[in-house]
Parts: sequence; C-alpha cells; structure tokens
Amino acid sequence: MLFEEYVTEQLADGAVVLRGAAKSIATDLLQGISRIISQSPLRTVMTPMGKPMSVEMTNCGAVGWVSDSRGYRYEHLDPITGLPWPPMPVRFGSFANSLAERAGYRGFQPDTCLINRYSAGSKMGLHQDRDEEDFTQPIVSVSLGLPITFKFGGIKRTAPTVSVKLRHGDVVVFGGPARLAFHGVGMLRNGHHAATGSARWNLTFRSARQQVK
Ligand code: MD3
Ligand code: FE
Repeated sequence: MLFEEYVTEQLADGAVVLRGAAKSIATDLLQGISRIISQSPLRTVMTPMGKPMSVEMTNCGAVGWVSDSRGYRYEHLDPITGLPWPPMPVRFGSFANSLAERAGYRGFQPDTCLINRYSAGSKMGLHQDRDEEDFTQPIVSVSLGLPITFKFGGIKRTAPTVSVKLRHGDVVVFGGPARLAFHGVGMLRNGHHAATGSARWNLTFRSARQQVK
C-alpha cells in the first residue's frame, strides 16, 4: 500500500474517511468477491422481526454474521451450504489491516468480512454494530461501485446524524468513540458504474471474536 495517496477526512471523533483508498485494489476485491460468492452465495436474510433485509449478503472469514428469527450473531458455518465460510483472502486482511493502521489503529486482525450487495432500492436503517465481543477493535468499511449517502449518528439513536456521500473506493475506519455509534445507509438510486454495473458493494471488516494474545 506504499505510495498510495488519498485525502483523509475526520467524520467524527474516531471515524476517518480515506477517500479513494481502495480504488487501486478495487478490481482485485471484486474478483475476490465473485469467488467468495461462488462458494457461499449471496442471500436475503430475515431480521429477528421477520422482515427481509433489502441488502443481499454473504461472508468470508473464520466466522460470518447471520440474522434470522433467533437473532443476530456470528456463526462458523454458512447456514445455506452447511460448510465453513470461504476463508478471507490474505490480501483482503492485510489491506484492512493497513487501512486501520493508517487511521491510527495498530494490529487490527479482522476474522470476518461481511459482503453487502445493494441494488436499486436497497437501504439500511439506523443501527449499531454490537454483535462483536471486543469493541476496542475498529471496523473497516470499503465502498465499491455506485455512491450512497451514509448517515452517521451518536451513541444514542436520537442523536443528530451527519450525512456523507461514499463513492467507489472510499474507505471508512470506525473505532474508539465511533465504534458503537448509530449508522445507516440511504436508498441506492438507479445508476450505472463501470466497475459494478447497477450495484453498490460494501465490505465490512470486523474482529468478531476476542483475539487470544
Ligand atoms: C459505524 N453496513 O453491515 S458500512 C453493516 O454500507 C453496515 O453496507 C453499511 O452498517 C454498508 O453493519 C455501512 C459502514 C459502517 C460499518 C460499521 C460501523 C459504519 C459503522 C460500525 C460502527 C460505526
Ligand atoms: Fe453497521
């Protein structure tokens, strides 16, 4: 990741946008995604409330995030295939590690990457990511393809949100006081992107399980 140049923006205390930081690795990431999907397909998951999410998803890594009537949690096996999730490509992990470091977090070792696919009309309501065991670890988010409006709030749901547009190649690192902030994504509009067609992809790298040191 040497010689990469990008602008960094402080979104909030603990939240840093690295503009375009994934642009040069985007083709590689998209290739990795299609390989992962060929093993653990994209699926629509149900919230514990019984509503389908509008984003399609899958995972790679030692564990994967799942949602069904029993709740949100991480599982070692893909419930569709009954097999372990595809391993996280080594270059995915080292990319996320170097971006976390760039944002000030040393030694980030993601054990899971959630792959979200947005199509026209997909959105994600305001929520917290709190299914992980260690909130001292940051989260690294990579946006690919069509742009969306990302909403970032506070630790309380009712806190005001700031909106920021995330475009192809943008990376956001959330840690420290931003780790448990409410966040969401506005509806994806119809459009075309040279790299992804009518879709937006988001990769969310997390450390879900306590690291044994
Ligand atoms: C802020 N995904 O999968 S990534 C999610 O674009 C999720 O697909 C969105 O939120 C997406 O849970 C947003 C940005 C993100 C991810 C994790 C966060 C922002 C975060 C955790 C804490 C605070
Ligand atoms: Fe989230």
